[in-house]
Amino acid sequence: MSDFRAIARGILQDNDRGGYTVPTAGLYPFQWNWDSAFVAMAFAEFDVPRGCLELERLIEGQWDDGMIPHIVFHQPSDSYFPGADVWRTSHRIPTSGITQPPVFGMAVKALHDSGAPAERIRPLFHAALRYHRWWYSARDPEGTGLVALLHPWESGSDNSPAWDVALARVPTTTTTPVKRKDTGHVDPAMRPRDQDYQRFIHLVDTYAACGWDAAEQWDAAPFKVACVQTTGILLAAGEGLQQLARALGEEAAAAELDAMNARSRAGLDQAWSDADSRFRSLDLVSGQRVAAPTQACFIPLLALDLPAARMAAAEQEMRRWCEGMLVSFPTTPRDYPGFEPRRYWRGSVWPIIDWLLVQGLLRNNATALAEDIRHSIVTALETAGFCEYFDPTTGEPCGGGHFSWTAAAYLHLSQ
Ligand code: 9WN
Repeated sequence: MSDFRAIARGILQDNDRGGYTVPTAGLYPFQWNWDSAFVAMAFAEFDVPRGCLELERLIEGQWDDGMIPHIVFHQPSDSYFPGADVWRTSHRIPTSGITQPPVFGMAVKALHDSGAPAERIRPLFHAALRYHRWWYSARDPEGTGLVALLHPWESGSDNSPAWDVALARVPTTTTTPVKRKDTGHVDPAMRPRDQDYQRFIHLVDTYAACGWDAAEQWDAAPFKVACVQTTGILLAAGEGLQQLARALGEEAAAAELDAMNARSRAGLDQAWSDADSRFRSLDLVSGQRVAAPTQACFIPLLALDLPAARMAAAEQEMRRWCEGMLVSFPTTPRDYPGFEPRRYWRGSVWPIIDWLLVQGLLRNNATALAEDIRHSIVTALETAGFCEYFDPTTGEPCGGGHFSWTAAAYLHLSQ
């Protein structure tokens, strides 16, 4: 094993808190939904039982309606804001009240493919099925084919330029005092702005006042964006779950997943823009397509076989974003006015996003670009370490260090 792979495994070990992995000590001291799914996919490649356990610990937080929360607060810690007291949810174990990109189903399928036994996979499969049902019923009640986010944190790309227009409509007033902890852990210039946090917490207050009831939140939400990244991930996970259903002899579930997947495929097909050579999310409050160019616009490649003309256009556009960058893939192109290469999700490079993009490009036979991105991020990690994300213009390591999903991405992409 190379030294770097040993370091990556060591990070996963250090961040283990008893069967689940915190993203990084201090900054993120709890279990996060999509972080754990990526970690479980890495474990699928060398420690299948531990990978199963990661997901089993996550679904201790699954709600009765199927939602898997974005944070499970297994143990108290006061190094993070907003903590369990701010969320005011009523699950058996304290959790947040919103979700995150549904990589979960992809991880269950990966563990199955790596030989996890049916007695561990079946309960995880059913948790994933209930989660997908929740997404379609709670977050696409009108059947458009794209699932919607009610909070930017649900995208996992918190302060992405994709949310600028929709988030600007959200008031900055809060009933909960905003006492940030993140800026005590990392340089504030790398974090979302105070105004973003005011709005993030305004949304938490709004949904807590709905008693976290999904239908009430849908009606009350001042932020509601039908997202191509989330839908692309949901469909990729749904395809894997559908195959898994067949392997497990769950024929009714397979048919149900087939129907859900078809709905997402149709929604994504309509979200393609010939003029922009990318997919575009839909702001459900204004009825406008999201104009800001971000990595989200290419994540659907994960789950679709694009027609040749669309794929050629997407590949050309992705290559354009990479031009002149030291590290790929920037989550916003440099010529966009909202580009800030060090400020969290406003243009920086995230190893797990590269993981998804590489997978999508390979699916669509864009092997050369996939290899360029893979090589670029592996080199950056070997040069600068296992940080949270990178400045694409300089290769500077940014955000938290000793980061779990970065280690997971390295283990996957460096093989
Ligand atoms: C809010 C843990 C999480 C990731 C997200 C990333 C960041 C949290 C925060 O950290 O979000 O969920 O407090 O900034 O944006 O993608 O899951 O690593």
